[in-house]
Amino acid sequence: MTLTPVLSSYWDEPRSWSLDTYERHDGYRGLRTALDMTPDAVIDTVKASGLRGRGGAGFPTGTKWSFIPQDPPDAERPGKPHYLVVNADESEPGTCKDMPLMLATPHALVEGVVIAAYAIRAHHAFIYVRGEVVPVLRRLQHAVAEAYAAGYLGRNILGSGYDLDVVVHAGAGAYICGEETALLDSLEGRRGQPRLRPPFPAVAGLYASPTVVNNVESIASVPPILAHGPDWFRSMGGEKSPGFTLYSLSGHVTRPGQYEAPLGISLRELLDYAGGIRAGHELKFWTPGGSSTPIFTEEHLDVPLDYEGVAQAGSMLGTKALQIFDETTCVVRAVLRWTQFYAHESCGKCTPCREGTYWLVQVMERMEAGEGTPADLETLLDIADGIAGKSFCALGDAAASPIISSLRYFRGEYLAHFDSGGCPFDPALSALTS
Ligand code: L3W
Ligand code: SF4
Repeated sequence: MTLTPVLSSYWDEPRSWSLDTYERHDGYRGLRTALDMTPDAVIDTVKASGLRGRGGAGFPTGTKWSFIPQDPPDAERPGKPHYLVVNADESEPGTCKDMPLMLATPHALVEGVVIAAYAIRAHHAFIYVRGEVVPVLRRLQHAVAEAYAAGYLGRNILGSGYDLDVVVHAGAGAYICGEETALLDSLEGRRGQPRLRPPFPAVAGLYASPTVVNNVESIASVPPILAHGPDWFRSMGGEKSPGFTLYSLSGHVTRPGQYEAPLGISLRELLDYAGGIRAGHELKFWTPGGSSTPIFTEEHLDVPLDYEGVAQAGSMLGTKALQIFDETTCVVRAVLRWTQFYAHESCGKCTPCREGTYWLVQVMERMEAGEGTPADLETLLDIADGIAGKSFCALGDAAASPIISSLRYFRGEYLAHFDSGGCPFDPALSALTS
């Protein structure tokens, strides 16, 4: 498969982020097309394209939009306006696609926001972005100001009679606020913790009103679909997972970065573009979609990286964050580091995750230090089993996933920590035992 740069086609151009550059590259053409259509027709177009959510779950975007009540919000449903919320709180370990997109071409997101808000009959949209990423925040604020000045936002957009206001909101850096209902709580000014679903946000979201929450890449993919049509989008990728997407390669690869390709490309093919594993080394394990997705090994190099292919092979496509580790990496240390992350980010609302992630870290730290016993492996699996599927939100499943999957493929390496009296990859220990 060849690369298909659409979203990333001119990220390297000077001032790629400015309105001038965006318009020179056909920017806001999709919006003009959309405003000539009815909101329902825009939803039908996105449905026909088969676009699936790029934030991790792959839920069909057009279908999600169609859950919003179709009657005008302020007439028959007074007090129940519709809202669009963009989840720009990218925090999943290894995931680094939305931030570069917003830095390089923030107008791609702004244009997508106007189209999506028009389709769901919303007059207010929010972009919830990680507060620590100040350059992204500033660039978005600048792009929104440019869009207001040019008539793409505000009153009577491009003479269509449609009004939209956009607020760029800075979060405070909690991973859990990337979970859509915790994000909504945070946006409302409360401590960000997941809400019980159902009701889903489409029914009762921001301020208990019908709300669409979409990932940055999902929304930025909408303008080219409107500009070129759903058949063009479907000409890439597969039947159930159509279109192009951003794969983020990080870790032990020669040229890490964003590779935009049709869904269904394999890691083997992507590695060809990325110059392979770093010179003199070989692949040991990798994540298909960030640390929340069960790890893969060399045997999965040809798995089609789409929602069905990865699921059939026992993992999840997730955010398409391909973290690559070569043979110099201790899998126990990598999993420990991820587990510490989940324990730190657990919001504390439910017992299995709050207590379980704490105990996973205790057992793994002991093991990595060479102070555990082989029985600890069963303890780890027992704790992980008490978290997975029994926690309030997906963070619990995510924390259990690297433990369970790494023990499936690398049990021997865990055992080697007991045999060596510590981490066999520790240079000090290797020197003593060699
Ligand atoms: C109305 C229904 N709406 C589902 C909506 C729902 C949501 C979307 C997907 O988690 C995953 C998670 C992470 N009526 C509906 C409905 N919806 N049924 O569809 O829902 P769901 O529950 O399948 O997934 P989710 O809660 O959105 C996302 C995984 O992605 N992940 C992501 C990590 C982090 C980032 C980041 O940092 N940016 O994305 C990585 O693998 O573990 O499993 O909108 O409302 N009947
Ligand atoms: Fe909070 Fe973890 Fe429970 Fe999710 S699973 S609600 S993050 S404690």
